[in-house]
Amino acid sequence: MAASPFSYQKFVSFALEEAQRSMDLIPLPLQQCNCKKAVDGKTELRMLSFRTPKIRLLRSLTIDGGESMQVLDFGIFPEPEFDLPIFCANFFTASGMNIVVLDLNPLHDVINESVYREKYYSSLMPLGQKYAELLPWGEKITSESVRFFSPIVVWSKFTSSQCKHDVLYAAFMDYFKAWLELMDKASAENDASMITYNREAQHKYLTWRAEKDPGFPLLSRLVGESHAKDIVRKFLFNGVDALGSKSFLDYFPEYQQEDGTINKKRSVIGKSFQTRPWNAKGEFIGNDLR
Ligand code: BLA
Repeated sequence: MAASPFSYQKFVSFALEEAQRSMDLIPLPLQQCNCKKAVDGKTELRMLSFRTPKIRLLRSLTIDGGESMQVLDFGIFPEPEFDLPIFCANFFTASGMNIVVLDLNPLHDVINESVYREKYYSSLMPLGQKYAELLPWGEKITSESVRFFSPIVVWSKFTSSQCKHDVLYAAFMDYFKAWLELMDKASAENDASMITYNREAQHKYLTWRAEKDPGFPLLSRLVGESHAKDIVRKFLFNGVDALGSKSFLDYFPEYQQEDGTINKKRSVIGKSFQTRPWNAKGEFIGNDLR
């Protein structure tokens, strides 16, 4: 029997089973169908979405292009009553190369707000340190992305091997369990101004990701531009049109071009950060982000 090709399906199965041990996942009818064939007639996209009382949206997209390409985009967005981090697993595998972001993306600023950073990341630093060694820092990354990352982010690029994929699976399971534990402990905020603060932070995050997702060109090639836009705005980053009314340029005015349109570049600052810009305590040791 031929070895089955590598797939991210088992990551999704793990996450859903693990989540279901402690809560009821209520399916969300966001996607017209769970499974969609790309225009090449071969590549398959699978989408699932759920909510719970604490989770506004848990969604998963896997793209199965057989040997040539495998993608996982798994995200969890809490209700605005919680200042919990956003679970973020974005794994892109093609032609034996892997581009990996795994993080509990901070809802609020962890570079300047040490109280928020310590609340969620102090206890997770050993976990982050472990995988920082096993999955070394990827190539230079843009300042814009670093602003959305936490001190425990796994940002890595590597060539495929069974060993690396096993490590990535272990990292995914550990980060997922860590996020579930934070969620279990979290209690809802009652203060309306704090809820608004959380909601706006999540909306800013969604606005960024919906506009600048590095996967968008590929998604457009797979399903056409109009479907790709729907997947991004209505599924992956659902809430971008509902949680707030500010526009991309309201949040990120530095992307405004002279004619008023949005600069298509992913970064206006450029790439920096050759090495991990956080120390073992989770303090930011990169230079100024601007
Ligand atoms: C590349 N994806 C990347 C890169 C990052 C991310 C950092 C490297 C290029 C860069 O620096 O921009 C991911 N960036 C993130 C994440 C955040 C961020 C998660 O700022 C969160 C704040 N990736 C996907 C999906 C696809 C995909 C669904 O998640 C495909 C459908 C593809 N990612 C993809 C591809 C590249 C990439 C093709 C390489 C091409 C490129 O860099 O343009």
